[in-house]
This record gives sequence, C-alpha cells and structure tokens, in this order.
Amino acid sequence: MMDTKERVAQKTAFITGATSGIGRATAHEFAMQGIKLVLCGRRQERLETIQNALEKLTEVHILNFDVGDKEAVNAAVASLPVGFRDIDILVNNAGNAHGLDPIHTGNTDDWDAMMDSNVKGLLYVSKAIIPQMVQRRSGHIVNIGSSAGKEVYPKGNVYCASKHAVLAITEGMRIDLNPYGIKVTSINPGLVETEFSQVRFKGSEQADSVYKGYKALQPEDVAEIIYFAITRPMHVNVADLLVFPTAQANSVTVKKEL
Ligand code: NDP
Ligand code: 8X3
Repeated sequence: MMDTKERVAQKTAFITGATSGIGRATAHEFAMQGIKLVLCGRRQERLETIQNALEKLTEVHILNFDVGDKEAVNAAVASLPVGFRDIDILVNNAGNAHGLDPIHTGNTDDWDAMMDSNVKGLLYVSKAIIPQMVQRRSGHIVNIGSSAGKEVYPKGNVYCASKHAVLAITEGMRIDLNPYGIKVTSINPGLVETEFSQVRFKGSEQADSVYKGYKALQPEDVAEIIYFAITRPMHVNVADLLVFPTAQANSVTVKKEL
C-alpha cells in the first residue's frame, strides 16, 4: 500500500494567498512533503523570501497578482513555465475580512474588497485552472471557507455572505466535476491566529484582542488538515470539514480566560 508521501510525490500544487497565515503554512507543509509549488500573492518581497526558504525542499515558482483582477489572473496562469503548468492540487485560500460593521454603516469599499477576493477571486483562479484538470480527468480543489460560511454572526454580514458563497460554489464544483473524477474539498476553520484580524481591523489595536485569553488555531493546524485531505486514497474525498479551536463552540461562543 502506498504511503501518504508517495501519493503526493511528483504533484504540483497552486496555492493562493501564500504570503501569510494559512496559505504560507500550507506551502511549508507541502514543501516538506516534496510537492512542487506555485505560490501566489501580491507582496513580492514575501513571495521571494518564501521561495528562497522553500527551494531547499522542493521546486517553487512564484506569481504576483490580485485574485480579483480577472486579466491578471489569466495572464499569471498563462505565464507558468513548463514543469509548473499541470496543476494537480489547487488551494483557493486567498481572501480576507475587511471591517466588522452593522449592515447599515458598512463601508462599500470593504464589501467590494471581500466579494472581489473571497468570491470573484476564487472563481477567476478556478476558471483559469480547472479546465486542464477536466482534460486530464484528475485533480483536487481545496477551497478555504470558514465557520462564517456556515453561520452568520453579528456584524459579519458581508464576510459571512462571501464565505456562504464559497461553500455553495464548492458544492457546485463537486457536482459539476464529478464526471471527471476531480476531488473538491471545503475546509472551514473557526478562529485562526494569522494576519486576518490585522487586515479586518486595518491595523488598529482591536486586532490584538481577537486571539487573547485562549489558544486559537494556528495556521500550521489548518495546513496539516489540508495535507491530510490531499493525501487520502483515490476513492476517498474529504468533502466538507469544520474545525474550531477547542475553546470555540461557534462564532460567538469562545471560552476566554482573561
Ligand atoms: P492572512 O491575512 O494571514 O492571509 C491572507 C492571504 O490572502 C495573504 O497571503 C494575502 O496575500 C492573500 N490575499 C488577500 N487578498 C488577496 C487578493 N485580492 N489577491 C491576492 N491575494 C490576496 O489571513 P488567513 O491566512 O487567516 O486567511 C486565509 C484564508 O482563510 C482566507 O480566505 C480567510 O477568509 C480564511 N479563514 C481565516 C480564518 C481566520 O480566523 N484567520 C478562519 C477561517 C477562514 P497578499 O496580501 O500578499 O496578496
Ligand atoms: C474567519 C473566522 O470567525 O472571524 O473566517 O469569521 S471569523
């Protein structure tokens, strides 16, 4: 019987949002298992730093583009050199929350940013990559949703809507790609300690309190789960997984010791 490392050897993974948090940890986890990597993000310096570090473990190609810019997505994917063109594993991770406001005072620029990255960005990247999976009749798409895609919490309105959309798109993908043997997985974390809250609260000190008083999930915890999902035998697909820190019961119930 093949071990998990053998199952992914020689495979190429395309990870969006690889400059930080869950995406960066997933890039490290995959590199340690010898998976060839295409790493994406908008911060060039970070991409280069991560590439330099991971090239000691595997082959790495970096792509700098905004997932919400359709032309940029298509140009980036079209620019992939031979050896990185056949994507076996797509991790649609890029995204963020912008703001935490009641619906009547929400900032429409924040709404645009969330829908552009979390929903349209995921679709544009998927559209650029899935046709080759269909042609080869193989592939695995891992969409990073959220517990916010399963329940709505106060002031979460548009972020929660974007993640509910990710879940619906994931289910649609699983149905439409079923004839081609392509696996589609949805990983839905609760609170993960990343740059997420810095982005959501635009660097304000409100971000510091989000992960205080309990042990939040670490990006490496989620990366291990993604690796587990992509290393199941051919006939096994982890369809939909919800993961919380032990201290969290749902979006609004978190046992904190302050
Ligand atoms: P981080 O802020 O640490 O990372 C976000 C990543 O997404 C960065 O690499 C960023 O790269 C990239 N990104 C954001 N917007 C764009 C864009 N428009 N175009 C290209 N890349 C973009 O947050 P997380 O690691 O926590 O978030 C990763 C995913 O996990 C997101 O989809 C988030 O919604 C989800 N999630 C997070 C949870 C949490 O509590 N942290 C819980 C559940 C889900 P760059 O800025 O270089 O472009
Ligand atoms: C991120 C987790 O609870 O901030 O998706 O929405 S939460």
